[in-house]
Amino acid sequence: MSVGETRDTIVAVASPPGPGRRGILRVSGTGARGLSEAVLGSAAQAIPGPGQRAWFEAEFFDGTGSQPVLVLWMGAPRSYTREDVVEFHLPGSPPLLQCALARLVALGARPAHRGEFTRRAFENGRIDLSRAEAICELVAAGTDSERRAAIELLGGGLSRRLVPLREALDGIRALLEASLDFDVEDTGHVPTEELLLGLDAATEGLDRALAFEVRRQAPTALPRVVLFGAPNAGKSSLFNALAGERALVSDEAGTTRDVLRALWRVGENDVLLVDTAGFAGLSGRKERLDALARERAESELESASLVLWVVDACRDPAAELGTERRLLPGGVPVLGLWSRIDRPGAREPNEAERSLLAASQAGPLEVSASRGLGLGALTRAVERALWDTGAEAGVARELFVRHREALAAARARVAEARAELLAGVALDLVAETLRGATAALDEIEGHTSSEDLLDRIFARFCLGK
Ligand SMILES: Nc1nc2c(ncn2[C@@H]2O[C@H](COP(=O)(O)OP(=O)(O)OP(=O)(O)O)[C@@H](O)[C@H]2O)c(=O)[nH]1
Ligand SMILES: [Mg+2]
Repeated sequence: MSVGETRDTIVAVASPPGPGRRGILRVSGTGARGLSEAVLGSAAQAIPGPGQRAWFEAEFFDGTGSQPVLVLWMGAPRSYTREDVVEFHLPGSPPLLQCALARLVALGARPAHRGEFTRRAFENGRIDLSRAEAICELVAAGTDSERRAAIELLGGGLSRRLVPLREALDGIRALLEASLDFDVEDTGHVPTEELLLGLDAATEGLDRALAFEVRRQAPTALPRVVLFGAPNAGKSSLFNALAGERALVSDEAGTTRDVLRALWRVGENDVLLVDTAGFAGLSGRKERLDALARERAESELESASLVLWVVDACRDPAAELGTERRLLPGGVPVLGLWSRIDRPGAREPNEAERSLLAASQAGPLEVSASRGLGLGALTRAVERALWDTGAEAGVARELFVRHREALAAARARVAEARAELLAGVALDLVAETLRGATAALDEIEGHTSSEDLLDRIFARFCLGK
């Protein structure tokens, strides 16, 4: 669809779900002005002419009553979508927002699909596809390193690297096509040497782009599953049992001091399993070394994709689990493990423990590292927690895979062209092979992406983005 073509005016809640200080409704499309007039009354006169921006305070009439609203107006094309965009910043009560949203829909706006604002920004030429994806990543980014990676992509990190590559490929194709005009006998005029050098340089460029993607994504591409719990709960024993490692295990509390990492195969994927020191505060010991070990463990927890909270089944029922819970960073998914269940003296979790440990399942998973009990169920639960949690999970990984595949496809085409050239294949066929390399690069920026691919990419966005 081309810029300027009339289409639906879309609306969505653009603030995070749940109550907050402010709730934002975002509207984009040619109907934005008319809708604003309908809900703001005479205050809508403050909306400026085409191409201008403004903000003002007013009252939002939702058909039953009115609410104070801060209005942000961004006239086409000076907006995110390049269409007229208006944002209504309302008090952040979910029912009130729903009411205001329903009013705008009743007035003719259509509820936006996931990522539809960004899709319009892409379709109207405001951003390229890899930037649209970066926005998606940024929204989903849970850790600092993910945020940095997304910002780098947003700055056009990869796109910038693709420009000279595409130019180089075009240059070689031009040479190939020019050579077609010479007689076959006239081989002296076919600059094979030069073509080969060009192809080698293109391969190097593709390798560098690939390395850039790997560097950008490596910290985020592998999910990090972090073992956490009181000293002696059995964390290192689980680490050994799951990842086949040989970390030191002993019945002395505070055995593990440093952070240990190992690859752990979960279903079809690798994850990074991280063993941490039991928090000394939990056993009453407080030494300098404990503080250092704890600092390290805390920074691992901050960046965890999933925390395995290991609790000893032999623990004193009177001991407070709430203290441990409070040490866990908010927002990170947690799986509770009831550990060392084979030991004499192991008991069932009581109600309070069950509810604290059962953040997202029926109760804590019962495991024994020594006997290998419950480890299969644990692996499956981790797989579900990491990959079945809806659209946002694993986004960085998926995008990484898409870019890597496109770069690898381009590289394969270049290698093929090189082999054809050496084998004396007709130059127009070599040029055609090379065109395949350019097409693969175009995929990354969305020049040639199918509707299908676009649908899949934008479906991963949250509503309102
Ligand atoms: N019977 C039994 N013993 C276990 C099990 N898991 C661990 N243990 C024992 O419990 C003790 C503590 O285990 P670790 O794995 O070192 O515990 P940890 O949580 O890593 O402890 P810190 O590193 O001190 O925080 C060791 O003596 C283990 O042999 C289990 O499933 N069953
Ligand atoms: Mg340990």
